[in-house]
Parts: sequence; structure tokens; C-alpha cells
Amino acid sequence: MSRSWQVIPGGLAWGDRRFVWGSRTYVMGILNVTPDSFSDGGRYLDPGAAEEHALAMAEAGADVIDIGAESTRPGAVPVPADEERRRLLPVIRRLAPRLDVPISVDTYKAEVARAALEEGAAMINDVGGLHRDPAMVQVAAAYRVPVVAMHARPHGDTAYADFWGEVLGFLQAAIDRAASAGLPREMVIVDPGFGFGKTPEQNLDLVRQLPRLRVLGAPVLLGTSRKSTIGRVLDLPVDQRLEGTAATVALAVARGVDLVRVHDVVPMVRLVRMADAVVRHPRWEAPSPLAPGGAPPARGTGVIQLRGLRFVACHGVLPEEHKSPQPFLVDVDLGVDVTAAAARDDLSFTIDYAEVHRRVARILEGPHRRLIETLACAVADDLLAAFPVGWVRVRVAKPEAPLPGPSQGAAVEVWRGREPRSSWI
Ligand code: HH2
Repeated sequence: MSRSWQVIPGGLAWGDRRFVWGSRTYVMGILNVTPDSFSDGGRYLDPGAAEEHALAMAEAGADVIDIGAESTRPGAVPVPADEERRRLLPVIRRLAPRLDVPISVDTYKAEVARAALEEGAAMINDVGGLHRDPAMVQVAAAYRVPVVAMHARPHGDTAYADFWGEVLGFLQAAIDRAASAGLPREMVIVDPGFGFGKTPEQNLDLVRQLPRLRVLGAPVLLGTSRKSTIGRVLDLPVDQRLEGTAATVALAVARGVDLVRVHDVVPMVRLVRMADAVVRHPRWEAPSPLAPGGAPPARGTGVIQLRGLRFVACHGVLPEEHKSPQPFLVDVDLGVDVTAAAARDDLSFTIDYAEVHRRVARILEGPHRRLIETLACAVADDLLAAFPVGWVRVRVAKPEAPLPGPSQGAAVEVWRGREPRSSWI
């Protein structure tokens, strides 16, 4: 693997390719090197055909190529790791030097993921959600690559006591598992697993209530492409599900999805570009970092404000500040569209204050920092990465800062906005 991943403000970078969550929707193109995948089984078993198809998807605008060698469709015959490697590795070996986008390996087996990373894959897509093979997190952490953790239950096992509670709990556990293995939390992408142990109605609900995943503070991937729920709704066979897929992808973009996993890259890239132009185009200008404290954005659709979050900690430059805790006060402004939440009176369409507080606390109560500048920037970057906001403003105050004369302390305020629109078209 020649290029490495970096955590950047609001996202990830792979070499000079940037994935800034919230700035646009990223497209993962599917390449199944299987004889039996439900929609394209047998078409790309030949490494040459697979290579051509992957290059064509990248050329059409795919941001990631996801290569799988074991079908997950109901009734598929399990593939031993040896056979999976035999199908995958020649294709990855040919493609890695020729592709300018990262290759993701679609497997739930750690040993297969490791072999694929050795050949040049740069990401793992684990339909086992980091639960099925306990060694998967170690592989992701050792190679320091992003991993998609997908929620799944065995096909047909659809009797949930609490559907959303289980999906969110499962994905939160995957994030925690990755973090405790040493993989940066920012490198976990969550996927609710459309079509994996869910009824058609539950699958539709995943799309309908996609913003509920935001509580996890991780980028979200959704894979609806050509799936049987679409066939059930439209009563159409697998080769006629393009429009149904398009509807789900457009709705997912409107609900803030970060990546979509699709077979039909040409139409879906056009679709997400169009939908992004409507949805992500900032309806207000992010406030200029050069003019902090200025008037609120003229055309803003909303600002969520948290004031005076209080923490007691030992940050500071002076030796005595390392030993004696002192208070820190944090104010947060989040530029966010609140109209959908207001129209429905539904928390899942907006940002949960408690989650914001939890994230701020993790930084303020985290490792020692000398400067409140560092704290303010860390909080701002973290909130921008975690939530679908256009901009954030963070003020960190130290009311008892040791100053030479009487004072009300010191504070630092930072602003962060999404990238300018010109850089994401
Ligand atoms: N769906 C499939 C396979 N891998 N990975 C993620 N993260 N999310 C998904 O929804 C998902 C996935 C099934 O689709 P496909 O690869 O086309 O079919 P098959 O498993 O039959 O090869």
C-alpha cells in the first residue's frame, strides 16, 4: 500500500484525495469477483474484465472501489478464505498500481483483509461489523486503514425487540472496539446494513430515519443498490432496479449520508452530484474566520448554541496549572439546518446536545494541553467531523487564568467551516 491515510479536519485523506464528510456524497463502486452475487455474479470473475470494470467506475467518478469475492445474498454458499484470496488478490494486484482511488476489500474475514491490504487494498468493508471475526479490528489498526462496520443479522432473523436501539448499539460497539484496538475513531465508517437481516419495511425505515445514525458521530455509508426491497416495492427483477436505487440514494443524500455503495456508477455519480448541489450547497456563507464575533450569518437556517459547558481540568502552560485543576468554560455554536427537525418535532433530524457535550467533555477531560488554542481547535475539528453542520464556532475560556493583575480570565474563539464549494465539485 503506497499511500497512507491521515485524519484531517472533518474527514480523512488518502494521499491527496480528501474525504471531507458533509462537503459532498462519496460514491463507492461495487466490483464482485464472484460467480453468484445477486446482481452481477459471474460478470467479473475474469481478472481482466474485473480490472476494466474497476477502471471504468473510477473514470466515471467513483471515489472508492469495493471488491468482494463472497456473495452475501440469502442462500449464498460460504467461500473458504483460500478461495476468497484466490479470487481477490490477482485483481487487487493488477488494479492497485493503476487506480487513483482507494480499493476497499469487502470481507468479514481478517486473514483475507490482511492479504488484500498487503496487495494494495487501502480500506476494509466488513459486513460482519467488526463483530464476526474478532481479529478484524487488529488488522485495521495494524494497517491503520478505514473500516466500514456494517450492522447485520442472519437473513430472516428480523424479530427485533428494539430495531433502532439494536442497530445503534451494535455500531457503537464496533466504534468502541476499533478505538480500543488503537484505530482512530475517525477511521470507522458505519453502515446500518440495508438488506441484512431486515424486513423490507425495516430497510425502508433505515433510509427514512437515516439521520438517527448521526448520534454515533461517524460517517455513514448506505448500500441499497438493486436490492430485493426495491424489487419488492416496485415488483421488478434485479436488472430493472435502477430508478428504485436512484430514489433511495437521492433520499439518503438528502438525509446526510456520506457514502453510497452502488453498482451503476455513471448514473449514481450524476445523481449524487445533482442532489449534493441542492442539499449541500451552503444556504448561508460560513462566517469568515477573519471576522469572529461578527453578525450571525444573514441567510442562516439555524444556529444551535450551547453555553457555559463547565469542566475542571489541569490544562495550562505553568507548572502549577499541571497540578491544580481549574475551571474551563466552553461555548459552542453549530451552524445547522433545523427546519426538518422543527417541521417534524423530531430529535433524530437535528443534533443531540447531550452528544455534543459528551464530545466536548472527551477533549476537555482528555490529555493535558498547554494551550486553550489547542483545546478550542480540537473541539471545533471534532464537532465539524461528527455532525452535519456547515460551520462551528468554539470558545474556550479560562476564567481563573493566572494573569498578573485582576481579570476575568482569558478565552480563545475559533471558527471552522466546510471547504469552499469550488473544491468539491
Ligand atoms: N451489501 C452487499 C455487500 N456488501 N457492504 C456494505 N458495507 N453495505 C452493504 O449494504 C453491502 C455490502 C450486498 O450487495 P452486493 O455486493 O451487490 O451483492 P453480493 O453480496 O451478492 O455480492
